Amino acid sequence: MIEDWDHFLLPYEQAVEELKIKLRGIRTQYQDAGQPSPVEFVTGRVKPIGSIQEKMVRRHVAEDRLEADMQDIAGLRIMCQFVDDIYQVVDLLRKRTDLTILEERDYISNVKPSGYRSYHIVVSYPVQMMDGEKRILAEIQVRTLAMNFWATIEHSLGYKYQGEFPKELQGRLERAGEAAFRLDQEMSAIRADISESKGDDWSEPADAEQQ
Ligand code: 0O2
Repeated sequence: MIEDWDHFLLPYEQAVEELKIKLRGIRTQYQDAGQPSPVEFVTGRVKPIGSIQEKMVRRHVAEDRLEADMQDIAGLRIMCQFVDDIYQVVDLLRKRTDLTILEERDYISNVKPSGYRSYHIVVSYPVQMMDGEKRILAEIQVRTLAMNFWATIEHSLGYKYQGEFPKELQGRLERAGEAAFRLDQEMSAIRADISESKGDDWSEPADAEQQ
């Protein structure tokens, strides 16, 4: 029995706080370099005790397997403007030496039956505790603002039905997820058109000067 949950969760709190600062640093660096940041904003949380206990029952996770088997006690979310940014962030994470990627789940190419889209990365992250280093599992979810909009609302609506929506509502949520993804695609297309026309604009003054 975990008797002191606060003590058990302490390294997870530490990991979430450290990772929030580090991942927000990506945005700061891009801004400093005057380049568009693939990271829009970052959030993080330690799973509430009640949710951990509920998931232990649902996924048959014994208490002594919690640290090894529950991957999202420490959770980070990275929100991006564009779908391409997600893959850029994933590449940046793959290059980092301060965490080890254990698993990747692409729920963008493989949309969940619920209509959920995001890119999940499970990492092992070392925190320094008073009795030495402890490696913590953390789940980093990378998604666009539109994917986050859908997931946030679907999650809060799900409370009423414990996530098991009636068929008709399920269909509507799936279609809403498709609509959010079409919005993502249109925004990317608009961005591409703008950068193309910007290219034309740049060439005009140069040509004009030559004449
Ligand atoms: P919270 O409140 O976000 O912490 P499982 O947890 O059993 O569903 P698994 O395999 O452990 O699945 O992990 P998975 O599917 O990679 O990620 C689980 C987390 O992804 C969820 O955590 C959600 O954050 C998010 N997620 C997955 N599917 C959905 C979905 O259909 N709708 C929404 N809104 N979010 C989803 P938790 O623990 O459910 O909740």
